[in-house]
Amino acid sequence: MEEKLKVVLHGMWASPFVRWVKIALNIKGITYEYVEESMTRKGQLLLEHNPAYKKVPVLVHDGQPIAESLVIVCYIDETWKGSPQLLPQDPYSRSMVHFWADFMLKQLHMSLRKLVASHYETEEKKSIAEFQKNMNILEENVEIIFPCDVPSCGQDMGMLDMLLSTLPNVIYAIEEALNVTLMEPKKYQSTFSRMEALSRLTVVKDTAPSHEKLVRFFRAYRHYYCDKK
Ligand SMILES: N[C@@H](CCC(=O)N[C@@H](CS)C(=O)NCC(=O)O)C(=O)O
Repeated sequence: MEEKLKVVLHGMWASPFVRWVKIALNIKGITYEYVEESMTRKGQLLLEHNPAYKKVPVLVHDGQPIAESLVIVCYIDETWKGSPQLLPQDPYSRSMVHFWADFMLKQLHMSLRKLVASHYETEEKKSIAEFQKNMNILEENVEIIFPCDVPSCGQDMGMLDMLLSTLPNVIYAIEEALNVTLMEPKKYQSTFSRMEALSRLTVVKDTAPSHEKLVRFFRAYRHYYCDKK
C-alpha cells in the first residue's frame, strides 16, 4: 500500500512521457518517490492504478492515481498552484496549449515510436516523412506556439517547452541506433535552436538518460518489434 499524502511516480527511465512529469515536479520543487517499472513484467500497483492503458507514467498523490502524461502535468499545475505556472490562466491561451501539446504528443513523439517499431524500409521511410512533415508544421507555427523567448531557466518553462525539451535526446539516439537522419537543423531552424537550448536547462538535463544507454534501448526495441512481426 502506498502511503497517503506522498507523491509517487511510476515510470520507466527511457520514456519521454515520464520525463515530462519529472520535469514538472522538478520545476515545482515537489519531492517524490520514484518507482521504476518493468515494461515486460508490470507491477501489480501499476496495473491497478492504470487498468485502462497499463502504461507509465502514473502519479499517485495522496493515494489517488492519475494516468496519462498530459493529464498528470495539468494536475500538478492545478494542485501546486504557486508559481511557476506551467499553463497559462487565460482560457483561449490554455486551450491552444492543450491543442499543441496533443499535436506534439501524437504527431511527433508517437510517430518516432512508430518509426522505431517499423520493420520494412518502406515503413521506416514513411514514418520519417511523417515526422518531418509534422516538424515542418511546428516550424511554420513556432511564433504562435512559443510566443515567449527561450526560457533562461527551468522556472520559465511552459508545458509546451517541456514537451519540446526531451526531443533532442530521443532524436539523436534514434538517428544513431537506426542509422537514419531525422533532423535537418536548417529546415527547422527556430524549433531546432529552441529545443537545443531547452535540453541544456538543468531541470531537463537532470532527467535525461545517457545517449549510449538510449541508443542500446532503441536497438533492442527495434529487434523486439521485428521479432514479433
Ligand atoms: N499517452 C500516454 C503514453 C504513455 C506510454 O506510451 N508509455 C509507455 C512507455 S514510453 C508504456 O508504458 N508502455 C507500456 C506498454 O505499452 O505496454 C501518456 O502520454 O502518458
